[in-house]
Amino acid sequence: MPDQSANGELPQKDPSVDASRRGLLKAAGATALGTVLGMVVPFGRNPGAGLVPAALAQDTGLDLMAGKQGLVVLGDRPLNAETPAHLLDDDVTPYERLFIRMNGLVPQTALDQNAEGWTLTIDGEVETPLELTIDELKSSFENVTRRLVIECGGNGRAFFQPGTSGNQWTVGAVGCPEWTGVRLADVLKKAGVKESAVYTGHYGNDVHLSGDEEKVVISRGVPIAKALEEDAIIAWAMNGQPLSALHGFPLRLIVPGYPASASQKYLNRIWIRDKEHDGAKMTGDSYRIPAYPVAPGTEVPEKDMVILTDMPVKSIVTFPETGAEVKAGAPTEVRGHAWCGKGDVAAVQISLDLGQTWQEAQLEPAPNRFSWQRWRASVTLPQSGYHEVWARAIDQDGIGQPPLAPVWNPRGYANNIQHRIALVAVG
Ligand SMILES: Nc1nc2c(c(=O)[nH]1)N[C@H]1C(S)=C(S)[C@@H](COP(=O)(O)O)O[C@H]1N2
Ligand SMILES: [Mo]
Repeated sequence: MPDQSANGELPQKDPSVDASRRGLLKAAGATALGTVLGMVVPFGRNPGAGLVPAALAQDTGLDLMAGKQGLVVLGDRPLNAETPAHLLDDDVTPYERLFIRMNGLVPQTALDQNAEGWTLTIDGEVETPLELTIDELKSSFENVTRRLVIECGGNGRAFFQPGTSGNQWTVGAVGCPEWTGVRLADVLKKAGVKESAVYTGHYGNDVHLSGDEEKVVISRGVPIAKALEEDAIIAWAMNGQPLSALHGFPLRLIVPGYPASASQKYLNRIWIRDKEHDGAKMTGDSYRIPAYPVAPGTEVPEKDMVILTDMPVKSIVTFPETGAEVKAGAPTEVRGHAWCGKGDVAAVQISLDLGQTWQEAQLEPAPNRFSWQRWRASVTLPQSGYHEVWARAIDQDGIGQPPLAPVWNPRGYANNIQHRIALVAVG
């Protein structure tokens, strides 16, 4: 059975998941499913769509996975779930189809959808520190609505060999909802960024897994120049609705192009720093890659690790679903999305012969910078039997996606290996 696992599959091994839960998740994995249904699931590393019991994470009494059927739960404390590629077909990713990445526990304010008294503080290297209510934020700055991709830095980690620790995301830790908010740059300009400003530091009110309220779950930041570009927004709505409990109610950052860890949920403070931010998960190996290419499995000295910034160019095939039957000798539409951390994608190509030759796909322009772009191609499978469709996107600098995992790194970030699906042509 062909499977992208050849490029580095690991069993799920989240130490915070207890043995019985692990057994449960595993039972919904590829092997068990294949055995139960007596079928082959091409490329089906995480095909448990809809079969994983809804996660009753963190004993809230709420089913946090309600409405998220079809997502594959990778762990329930913290809650992490990815979206199978064929469920990412929408141009604008609906709530139901957006992956979930929690580093800690959903805060009570978000569970209650209670933003009473919520303020956003901008302090540090600014002329005038601000403390804005949500109403002030909404009324003091131009409101903008943008389709912006968020992609976890670890998306594709499952395809590194040797495997690296962390959630074994395959292709579905990405989405492109429509966000409404204000430009981060406008807010920073109002505060007056000082010459001494170097980096941002983002804070939210989610709760550390230990329950210790003093501990910060995650606090990432970006270079001040990135924060002052016009694309990053402080959002209060997704797809026209107030942010949900899982996706950052009542405010979150969206810093497109960077790993989504920079897109702080439950945002209540932006601290402007006079040096590179050193918050939780900014230091050590977190979201860092070696400064030079290393052999797979290498232990890299901390001083040689640099912060991951622009995400690499990438594409997915969202239709048909892998394993689908199509008619031999007749044209079939194949389609998906492409995106790039540097901005627009230059081209998408597909191959029907395992990467020997490539045909150009039709690529639609982005509705706005850092949206993903729709691509389509018409393919005709010449004879009945098993076929593969491979897709690769190419960025503005002519750099494309590799057919095998890109340069290995100790924490398994930024894997933009080409996405492949299987098609079975009949009659
Ligand atoms: N407060 C807070 N913000 C956070 C995180 C988190 O755990 N807490 N996770 C980050 C990471 S690693 C990712 S990939 C995205 C996931 O966003 P989503 O869950 O809305 O899809 O949120 C980012 N923002
Ligand atoms: Mo992430």
